[in-house]
This record gives sequence, structure tokens and C-alpha cells, in this order.
Amino acid sequence: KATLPTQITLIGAPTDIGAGARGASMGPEALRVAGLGPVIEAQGFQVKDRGNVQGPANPWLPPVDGYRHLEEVAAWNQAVHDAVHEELTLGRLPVLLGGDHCLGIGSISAVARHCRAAGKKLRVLWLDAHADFNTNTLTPTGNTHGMPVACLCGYGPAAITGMSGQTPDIDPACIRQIGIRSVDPGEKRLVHEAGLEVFDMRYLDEMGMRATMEAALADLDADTHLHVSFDVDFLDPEIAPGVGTTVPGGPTYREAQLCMEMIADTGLMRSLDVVELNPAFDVRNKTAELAVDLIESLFGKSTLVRRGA
Ligand code: HAR
Ligand code: MN
Ligand code: MN
Ligand code: MN
Repeated sequence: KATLPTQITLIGAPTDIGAGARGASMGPEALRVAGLGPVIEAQGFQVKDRGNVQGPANPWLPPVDGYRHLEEVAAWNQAVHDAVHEELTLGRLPVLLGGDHCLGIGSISAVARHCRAAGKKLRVLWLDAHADFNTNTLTPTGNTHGMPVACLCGYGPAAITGMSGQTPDIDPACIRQIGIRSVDPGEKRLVHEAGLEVFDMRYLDEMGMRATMEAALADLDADTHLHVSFDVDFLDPEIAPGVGTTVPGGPTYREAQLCMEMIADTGLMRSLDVVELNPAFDVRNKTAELAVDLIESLFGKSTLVRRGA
């Protein structure tokens, strides 16, 4: 049975450069304060916190050609790409502490580059309320945190597409989106056109989390690199208010736990993003603590010794 690397690296990226609200820049520190490193260590891993990557300040300007802060977004993503790629090369499991979700471009392009060089298959689990599949002509806001999946699939500007050394960085067929409940009208057409596999909340309501995760995790093998991109707004805002773009009707605490536990059971996770946590909207750091609790499950915590484990 596959097991995770024993060495984990935390990489902070304190920016809200792609978001529509300020504050995700405080996410990495909130996750550290909630005990992320020690919690993963308690699951039997060696954890190194390499501190934060650096990037430009947020100038908080209106969109230009449908993008806000494209140059700064590119700089942050390059910094994230370099750090994530270096950790993968060292055989470690990188955990990106965002920061807003535009950083998925840097992170996942690094994973794609690594997988191509290592001859590994890639599966991306995108846990989110949003499809993040906008382009500059479709976006209602110009915020690039609504665009990372599109950019990775080749629908985006040169500055933030092809960062892996190839465009598209990833094949849309390797993505599974879970928890989706907010997609803009033009974005919806592009999701359909690109053939993204989306397990939206309707699917979750009808099938339940277990059948959803069985479908999303189907056809993995020992040669698959599983990347988890965990946008904290995936969770129902009743339990997770500390995000910039809440959407009602998300997974409950129990559903989210099961989701994480089923990912852990594969033993195939090789990289992780934890993004969109926004302490400016949080209540006594409870959303950060919840994220850490769920990540504990992602790294294998279970109540009892599991059958077959
Ligand atoms: N779809 C909206 C937009 O493009 C909102 C996107 C919000 N994205 C995130 N990450 N919070 O998933 O502006
Ligand atoms: Mn997102
Ligand atoms: Mn989201
Ligand atoms: Mn716990």
C-alpha cells in the first residue's frame, strides 16, 4: 500500500494579490498559530517550515485588460513555483500555505513539471465552492483567484500560463472538482466546453460524500501523484466564516472529515495547497483551527485503527 513521504515542508505565501478582499495574506501565520506543523508531526512526519516566500505588495488597483495585478500575480506565482518544485525535487511533500487561490497556478505548474520529469501521472483534487475557471473576458471581477484552473488548462495570459514549461500545464481530464456551488455564467460554458469533471453540491446532495469521493478517486494507481488544492471556502460558511468569498450550502464538518479521510486512505497525496483562509473575516481563529483539524485527517489521523490499514 502507498504511503506518504516522511518529510513535509510548509511554504508560506502571504499575499492576497488575486483576491477581491484583503486579508488572505494573513493566512500562513494563522495556520501556524493554529498549530499546523506540530499537528502534522504528531501523525509521524518530519516537518520543516521553510518560512514565507516573498513577493510584491498589493497595490489594490482596478483591472487592466480584465486582470487585476497581473504582473504581481505572476511574481508571486513564480516564487511559489520555485519553492514547491524545489521541495518535490528533494522528495518532500510541499504544503503551500496561502494566500489566495491564484497561487494554485504556481503550485500546480510546479507539480506538473515534476510529474512530467518523473514520468508520473497526475490527479488534481480541487476542493472549492468555486470552479476558478474564469478568463479575462468572462470574469465579473478581474480577480485572478477566480482563474487558476483556467490558466493551468491553457486559458490565460502568457505571464501565468505554461509556467511548467508547457501549455497547457495540465490536461483538464486530470482534474476533479468537489463542492462547487458558485460558477459565473460565462465560466459555466467554458467548464462545459473544456469537459471538466465537476462534483457539484447537487451531486453531493444526491450521492453523498462517500460515493462522490469514490468517483473522484477512481483509477488512481501507485504511479499517480495526487495533488490536493484545498480552498477553505469549500466548507460551509457556518463552520468556516474565515474566508473572503463565502457561499452557503457547503459540506458539513462530518462530510469534510470523510472527504479528507478518504483522500488519506489512498496514501497517494504528494502535494497540498491550503488557500483562501482570511483571518480578517475569522472568529478567534476558528476557521484556521478547523482547517488544521481537517489537515490532520488528510495526513492520516483516524479515530480507530482502520480495517485493512
Ligand atoms: N467567480 C468569482 C470571480 O471570478 C469568484 C471567485 C472566487 N474565487 C475564490 N477562489 N475565492 O475559489 O470573481
Ligand atoms: Mn478557489
Ligand atoms: Mn473558492
Ligand atoms: Mn483532529
